Amino acid sequence: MSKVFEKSTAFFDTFERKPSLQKTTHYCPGCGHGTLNKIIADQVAELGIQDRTIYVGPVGCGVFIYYYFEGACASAAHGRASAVATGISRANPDAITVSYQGDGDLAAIGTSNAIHAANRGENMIVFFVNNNIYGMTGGQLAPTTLIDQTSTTSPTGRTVKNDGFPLQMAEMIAGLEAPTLVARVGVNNPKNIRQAIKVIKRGLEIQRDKKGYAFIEVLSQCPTNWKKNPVEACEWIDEVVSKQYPFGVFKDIADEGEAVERPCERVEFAAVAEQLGLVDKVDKGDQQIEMPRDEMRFKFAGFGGQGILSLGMMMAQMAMQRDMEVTWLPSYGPEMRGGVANASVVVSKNTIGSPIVDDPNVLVALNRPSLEKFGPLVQADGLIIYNSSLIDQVPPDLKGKAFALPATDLATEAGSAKAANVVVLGFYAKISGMFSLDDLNSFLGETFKKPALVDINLKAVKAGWDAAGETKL
Ligand SMILES: Cc1ncc(C[n+]2csc(CCOP(=O)(O)OP(=O)(O)O)c2C)c(N)n1
Ligand code: SF4
Repeated sequence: MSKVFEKSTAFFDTFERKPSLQKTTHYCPGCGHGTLNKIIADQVAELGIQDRTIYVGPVGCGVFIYYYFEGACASAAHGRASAVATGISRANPDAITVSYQGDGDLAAIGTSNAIHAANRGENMIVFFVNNNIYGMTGGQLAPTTLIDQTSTTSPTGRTVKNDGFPLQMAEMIAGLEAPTLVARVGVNNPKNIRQAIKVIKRGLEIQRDKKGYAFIEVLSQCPTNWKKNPVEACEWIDEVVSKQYPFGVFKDIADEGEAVERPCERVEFAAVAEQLGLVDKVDKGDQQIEMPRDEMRFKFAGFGGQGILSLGMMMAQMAMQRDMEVTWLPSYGPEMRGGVANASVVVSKNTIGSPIVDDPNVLVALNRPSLEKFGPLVQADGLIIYNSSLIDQVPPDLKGKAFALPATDLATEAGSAKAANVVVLGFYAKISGMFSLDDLNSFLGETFKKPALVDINLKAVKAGWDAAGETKL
């Protein structure tokens, strides 16, 4: 039997990044986003451009496209996808840059970003998902909401007097000189889907040939917030929505123009810092500490509640007190629900280029999910300290040098399991030579105000220090 329908090869086979729904998407039944995702993936696969396609996702119901598309993906702040895509497109002239945005995202908060990217004729394709509403946040009025259409913020219906006219983005962008392709399509019935496939393929071909900016507005049904069932929602697009927003190709001048080349000169950070006069501004002071290397990039990770963010903060503060440059970047998200919390800390003798640590020199993993998640990022010359009180199995593919430290057990002996973070601080200070035991004691004495806590933490740090024995990096 021949297969007539299958998942696109431009999608992940299993949505590993989506913890709960490994096979299905998060979209509501009947939502136009799902159909559009499928068309884009199919066309990317068919054109053979998957390995150089970079998707920029919005804030809105399309936010999780990075769960589904097997390619490079970036997430932009609300409304900023066209601006982020501009940077990506300029820095990667051979990439196919896709900006995927909703109508709240593109036509409200991000209007200026979108219009200027279009006006510059950036090499990118923009999918503008117009479902007349803010979908993700529960159905508030968007600039594209129809006259008389109700929403949670226009319960008696949109009026021109109060909210202005529905914004015709495709027509506005078609009025600019630079864009190459501007069209509006639908994904609500087979006929419209066939046309959408044609136009989307054309838009992607334009990207492949570097022929400039393509804008494809997609009328997309949101059954959930329209309070219709999927069939009614699809019919409503034809009967009502498309009267305000007619389908069509408003502009296609790709065959007339030359390919747009925007070579991007790569500049090293040191050169930029020098140009900006930043290098000399770093006051190196006279008490800088010696470190295994001039810039140390730490990742501290564990369960929320294990004091992992505080451990990062302690490291950053102690280093700052010694005239080092530091950054501390916590990740607060999932730990609220018991996931992996982490803090990225950079300690440097010089100006720090970025607080993001995706290549840690040192990983502290207080629980097993942290070791599994971040362990593989540590290279062969890096160091991993893991909490052997809670981790009994070490992933086999670790490249970095791993130290087993029973941090929770040692902290419990010192008076509280919560001081496991301080045990690690003592251990690392000793093996790296970054801080003396006196430094640690005076810092902890200042940090913890209650005498009982000071006592526990001094014991914990000493336990970590002693556990290091004569080990040196
Ligand atoms: C700066 C900022 N402002 C507001 C929000 C809240 N917010 C999240 S999604 C969203 C609306 C998304 O609507 P739309 O772009 O139409 O996409 P849809 O969900 O309908 O696909 C808003 C206002 C936010 N996350 N960030
Ligand atoms: S709320 Fe609307 S736009 Fe969002 S996933 Fe559901 S149907 Fe789609």
